[in-house]
Amino acid sequence: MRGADEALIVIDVQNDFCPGGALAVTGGDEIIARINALMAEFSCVVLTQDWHPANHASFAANHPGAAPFSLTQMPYGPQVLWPTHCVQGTKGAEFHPNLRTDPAQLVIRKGFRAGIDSYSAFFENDKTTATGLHGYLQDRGARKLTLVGLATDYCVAYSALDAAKLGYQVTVLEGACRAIDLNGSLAAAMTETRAAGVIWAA
Ligand code: VGL
Ligand code: ZN
Repeated sequence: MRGADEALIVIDVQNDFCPGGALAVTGGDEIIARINALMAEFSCVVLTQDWHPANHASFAANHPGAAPFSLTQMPYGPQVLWPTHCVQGTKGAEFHPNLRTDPAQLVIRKGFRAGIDSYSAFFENDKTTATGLHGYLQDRGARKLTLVGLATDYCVAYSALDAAKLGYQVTVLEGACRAIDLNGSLAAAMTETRAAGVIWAA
């Protein structure tokens, strides 16, 4: 068992990010067995769930003429336009059926405001709107975070970066993550998070 100040954060292991899903990450389902086993090591386990309304501004389908994976400008900065995914209440937004959810004490949903995307589990993409996770982790006494899940270069990396900025000791278990890798996004994410003090382990 890990220390009482350690927490496991499982990012977005949902059907739409797994093979067959709307925004499938290659090998996304391969990490589930390891994540299930890891949960038993931590007294604090949090799951995150990408949870968008159908009219979400990050969906290419809501921008007439825009192609999926193209870039647009939002009031808060550049934003990738994604295929419609993780719509609230749909099968695609559910956790993968093989993921154990019973060991988690908190499920935090993000990306539920139509106008703002949220990659990070801590702050939405405007970098100011908080999800509430930091307050929860503080109340639980967590200081060291282990991050796993999908996708390495988006929600996992953005969460790791914010966690490091908030003062947590952060480790990403790369082997328990899978990446989208859009235009060098994986290398960029690893460089940026390492510079912020995030440790990448196997
Ligand atoms: C994610 C793109 C859009 C992720 C979520 O979980 O990494 N990526 N929404
Ligand atoms: Zn999303």
